[in-house]
Amino acid sequence: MILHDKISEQLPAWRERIRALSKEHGDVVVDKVTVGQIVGGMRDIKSLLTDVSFVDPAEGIRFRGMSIPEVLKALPKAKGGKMPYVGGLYYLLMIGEVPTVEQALAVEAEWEARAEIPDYVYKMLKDMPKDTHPMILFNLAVMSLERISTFAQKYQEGMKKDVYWEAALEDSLNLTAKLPVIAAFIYRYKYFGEKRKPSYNPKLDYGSNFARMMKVSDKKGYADLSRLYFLLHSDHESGNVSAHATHLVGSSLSDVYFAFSAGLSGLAGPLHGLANQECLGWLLNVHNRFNGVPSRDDLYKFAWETLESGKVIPGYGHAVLRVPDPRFTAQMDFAKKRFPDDDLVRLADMVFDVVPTVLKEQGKAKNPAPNVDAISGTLQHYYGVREFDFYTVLFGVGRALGVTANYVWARALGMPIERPKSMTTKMLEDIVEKSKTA
Ligand code: HAX
Repeated sequence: MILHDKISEQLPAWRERIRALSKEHGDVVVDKVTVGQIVGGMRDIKSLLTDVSFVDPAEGIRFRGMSIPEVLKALPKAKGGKMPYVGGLYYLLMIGEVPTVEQALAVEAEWEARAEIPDYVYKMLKDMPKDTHPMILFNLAVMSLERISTFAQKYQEGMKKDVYWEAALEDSLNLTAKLPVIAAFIYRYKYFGEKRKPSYNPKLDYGSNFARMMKVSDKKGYADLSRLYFLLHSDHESGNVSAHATHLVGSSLSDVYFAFSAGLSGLAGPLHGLANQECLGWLLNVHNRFNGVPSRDDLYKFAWETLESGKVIPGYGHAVLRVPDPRFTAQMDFAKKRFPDDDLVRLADMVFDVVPTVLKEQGKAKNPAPNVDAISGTLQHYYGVREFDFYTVLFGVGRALGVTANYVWARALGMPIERPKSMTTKMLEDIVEKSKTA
């Protein structure tokens, strides 16, 4: 299998680099830690290792060293579309090289062969109470698939450490193949009462299949949006909640189903993946209040009302980024090329003009610019996917691509169980006192 063979080729050199860093240079100091960082969510402490992606505060995400515009340009485009094959992105994340069309299609073929979902998963989803949040349904489906984990089974059989990654890759391909099918089923079942299993068409790629299974009206446009959406949401280095939760749980040698389930639980938080549903809600509130796109002045006042009521403006701000998120820009470009006159796109564009000024005037947010969530719901809304609480599920399908690539490499490089050290409040106070007399 193509990903297996390529990782095998690269592995000896990577293992040697990690060995040298750890054994020969293990004492070299990388960063210092302040009291503020310990109290403040470990912000900016350089303490995680990944080569899959890197977020530059002044530039945004780079996947394997490539910016989003570079990735969109370089990856092979899906047949009949303008966006890259998702299989090509997975190849890039896993292998660190731009694939040929054949290599991208080889990953797509792996997914197609693994997309079947056991019947009990559908039954379990249908047995859940109707008001269950779609993220719970999605997460339950992931957990329920754990019984097919190759990693768990081989671990029980005494698998050797140097081949953990092979089982991790097998599980990751199975999981990522099944996620769009599960997501589409949840969408059609929860909102339209459809009980039939979605079917994966072997002639179509991941993006087209998803659009088809979702049954949106403009399937061609939605297939391209899905490819873009999954690409943009795949990875954002290792420190964000969903990526870090997956990595942390995986470090205990839980298999990828357990690990990704933890990541999904983190993604469900309103300060992380749930922000996209809140963001579209905020835009629609503006739209309803003013019966359409408001004047700049009205929007300015509305944004201040939100802040004064003690709420955040969803879709704005970021823990690391200090510029407009290039994932926002890529989606805005997509919308402006295809449906520039859509009311919500015009509104999102005006918000981009007005909200940074308001946040700067308030003076709290370190980054007053938009993040990925400021526009993603608007695009879904255009294609008729208007069930807000489903949006985080879409994010989850994309995020699986990045976190599983990280999971496979973490096992391949023998990353140990994570165990940072904690301190008590008194200990920190003592350190502060001591620093005054030093
Ligand atoms: N609106 C109002 N206030 C904001 C703000 C916003 N959009 N963004 C930051 N602030 C405030 C913070 O609440 C914080 O206030 P307090 O000091 O009173 O606690 C202050 O500005 C400093 O925050 P920060 O250091 O700039 O930002 P953080 O690293 O603490 O938080 C967040 C980053 C993304 C969580 C934050 O900007 C936020 O809440 N944004 C709105 C929600 C959102 O868009 N989340 C999605 C983020 C992208 C993502 O992960 N998607 O999955």
